Amino acid sequence: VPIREAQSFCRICAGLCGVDLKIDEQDRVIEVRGAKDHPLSQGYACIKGLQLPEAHNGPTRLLHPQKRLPDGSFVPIALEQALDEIADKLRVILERDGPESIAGFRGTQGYSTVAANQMLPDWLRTLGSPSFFSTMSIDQSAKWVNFERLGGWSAGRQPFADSDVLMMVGGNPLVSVSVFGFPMFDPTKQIKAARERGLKLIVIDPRRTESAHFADVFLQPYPGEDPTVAAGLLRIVLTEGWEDKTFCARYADNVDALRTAVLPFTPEYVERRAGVARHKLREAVELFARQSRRGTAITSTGPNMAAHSNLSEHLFECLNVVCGRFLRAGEPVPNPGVLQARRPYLEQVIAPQRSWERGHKSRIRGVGTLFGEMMSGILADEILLPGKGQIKSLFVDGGNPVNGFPDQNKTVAAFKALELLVTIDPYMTNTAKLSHFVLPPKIFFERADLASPVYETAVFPLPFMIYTPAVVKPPKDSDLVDDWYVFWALAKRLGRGIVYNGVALDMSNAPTTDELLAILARNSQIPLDEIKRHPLGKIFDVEPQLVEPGDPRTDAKFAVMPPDVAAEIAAIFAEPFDAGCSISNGQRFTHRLTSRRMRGVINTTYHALSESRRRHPFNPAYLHSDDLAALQLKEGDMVDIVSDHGRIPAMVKVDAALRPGVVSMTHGWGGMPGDVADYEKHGSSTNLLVSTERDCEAINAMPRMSAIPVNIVKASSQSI
Ligand SMILES: Nc1nc2c(c(=O)[nH]1)N[C@H]1C(S)=C(S)[C@@H](COP(=O)(O)OP(=O)(O)OC[C@H]3O[C@@H](n4cnc5c(=O)[nH]c(N)nc54)[C@H](O)[C@@H]3O)O[C@H]1N2
Ligand SMILES: Nc1nc2c(c(=O)[nH]1)N[C@H]1C(S)=C(S)[C@@H](COP(=O)(O)OP(=O)(O)OC[C@H]3O[C@@H](n4cnc5c(=O)[nH]c(N)nc54)[C@H](O)[C@@H]3O)O[C@H]1N2
Ligand code: SF4
Ligand SMILES: [Mo]
Repeated sequence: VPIREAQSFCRICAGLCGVDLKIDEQDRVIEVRGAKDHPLSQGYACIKGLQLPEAHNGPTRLLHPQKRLPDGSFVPIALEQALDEIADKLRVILERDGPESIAGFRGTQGYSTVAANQMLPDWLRTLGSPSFFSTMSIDQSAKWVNFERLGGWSAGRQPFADSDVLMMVGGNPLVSVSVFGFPMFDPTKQIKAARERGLKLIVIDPRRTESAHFADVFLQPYPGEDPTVAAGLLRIVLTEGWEDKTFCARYADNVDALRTAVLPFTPEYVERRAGVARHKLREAVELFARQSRRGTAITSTGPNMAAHSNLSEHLFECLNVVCGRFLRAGEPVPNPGVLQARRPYLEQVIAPQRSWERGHKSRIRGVGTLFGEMMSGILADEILLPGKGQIKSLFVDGGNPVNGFPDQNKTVAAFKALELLVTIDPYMTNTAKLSHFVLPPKIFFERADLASPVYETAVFPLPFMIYTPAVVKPPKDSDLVDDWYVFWALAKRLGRGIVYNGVALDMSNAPTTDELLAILARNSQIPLDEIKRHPLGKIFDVEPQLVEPGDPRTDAKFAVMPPDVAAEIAAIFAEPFDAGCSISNGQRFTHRLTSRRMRGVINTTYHALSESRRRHPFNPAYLHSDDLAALQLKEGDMVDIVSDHGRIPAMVKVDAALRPGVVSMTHGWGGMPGDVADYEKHGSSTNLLVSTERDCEAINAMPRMSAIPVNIVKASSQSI
């Protein structure tokens, strides 16, 4: 029986939906509803958010820290005792192997635990360790590479809100609610409203997605061919003279070299290679560059995970550059920020820095860092390769790399080799099972939080901000931790101070989460106390801001054709290709495997919640019915999916939205490799198909995690 109500927000994905809660006499959240009064989400919440009562109170939640015994079983241990034992081990490792042997990994749920999001890297800094990893480098770090190689734009791109056109490449916000450049709240309502006011939508995706149903032009290329499609689009713009010549002359370096580089990518070539009809390619680019004045090309995980992800990102952003789709002096800044300090937005290029060429270099292939992070594609190798700098201890916060990382077998082997693996997670995940200590944290409604100060302007199209207090107490008799406390408490035990977001913390008395949030908000444009007065957040009246003219002393330009990009374009053009057959590591493959999101789960998480389980008991392999017929398969048959790296079982299902030649399958599933396979209970891990050695991007070690060449082999004995 509910005895009180409260409001807060869901932090599972970038949607950050406002929620109304009902709480019972034991202080448990028993009902979650989308909050109608939330200024952005306006009552929307998805099936994941609605199941948060079960996530909080369900039987799979860990309520006490766990210590693994030599026989692999776990026993509960008191939190402070666990921290003492962890600190004792850390002291030995630090002394013997140096700071770089201690690493941290931030998973998706570490981003939305805002106080901890800052604490983990600050803790590694006080130890002197460069070994900080996050999901970004197995997600969309092509965007980081781009910023550092092509350059950025101080004032940002033209916003969705007043665009005439949007070209969306390999993202499906109607399911993921998380595509940069698309409003990340109630996506169906957003797209309908935008089309009503005249926005034209171009979608480029091998699957006619839920989002593509709203497209005015839909291109359905063969997966992994985005560089060819993008080059083909650029070629038409640059040979027809549809570029913004004034913008190009002032802000882009060497557009002629770009034009020359894309010349071979004729519409005929694009049609043969990527399977996009030449008239469709032209229709898309006419709509984007000729009939529309405002609006951008945006990319998401599809092209950012396929081979040549950095080149795809570069070329699609070049489309924005040559069409000048950036905010100019005098235009309003859509979101000047609420928590972030005010900064000028300029009509100016932020010059490319190629920062990965300087700074810490990995022992693995000399891979550098981006934005202070090492690349997750080489984490397992950094653990396995002996010698100075070898990682011996890993702290995982809000992630489940055993299921999220490429090359699952290697990840498991590496984690088993660690001297100390500590995972902060509310559930006994596969990563937790390999950990020496599992520290269960307080979860959403038990902890105070803000929307991320780091991502606020990327996620909110307006100066919106929200704070939530802890609205319920942790379960009775539990021994849970605030994620950030783990790092503060270990620093204290090791006799180190922590400089938190630039502020030295008192190391004798632990701060409160609210004190940490106040540090993060110390330069905010609206006082934190005022933000706290609005339980569902508010679009604040921050002082409006206009884009200012650029600094006349700089002549920074977008580097549209640096030598490494030119070389990669030439190499792609030189590749042999044959529709219906991919060669990988010398073997021939008939299909390409892409990833997709499922509404009821996020990555490896929430598979056990009742409604999610009912909807998605496992992860099927979706194929077009023509492919099933050609393979003499029927829906429900079991197959093996075979890549040049591994083999996984899957049940086939029909998806008429796919183009033939594509297998579409969600990542994040599967039991522990080597355990008895029980596909219908756990699904299987597409990451067994991915190599972290071949087909990786040079700069950011991003593996080929989409458009993976595969064969589909009938599993003769297992048909259901
Ligand atoms: N093949 C393939 N692999 C992929 C992808 C793909 O498309 N294809 N996608 C990639 C992408 S985009 C990403 S972002 C990564 C994701 O990789 P991960 O971040 O490693 O995976 P998640 O399942 O998001 O991990 C979230 C973890 O946080 C835990 N958790 C839930 N609530 C809390 C909390 O309040 N506090 C804490 N501390 N933990 C909590 C969950 O139980 C779960 O274990 O996977 C990548 N892997
Ligand atoms: N329900 C739910 N929501 C989520 C998540 C989840 O697991 N479940 N995960 C969250 C995370 S961590 C992230 S990063 C975001 C991701 O958000 P999105 O990027 O929107 O992820 P998807 O919905 O998988 O959409 C990717 C699209 O790319 C297409 N694609 C695959 N390969 C290629 C290719 O080679 N080229 C092109 N052009 N397209 C291709 C796929 O068909 C698919 O439609 O979603 C977040 N939101
Ligand atoms: S879309 Fe769903 S998972 Fe994402 S914040 Fe909203 S309710 Fe939570
Ligand atoms: Mo992600």
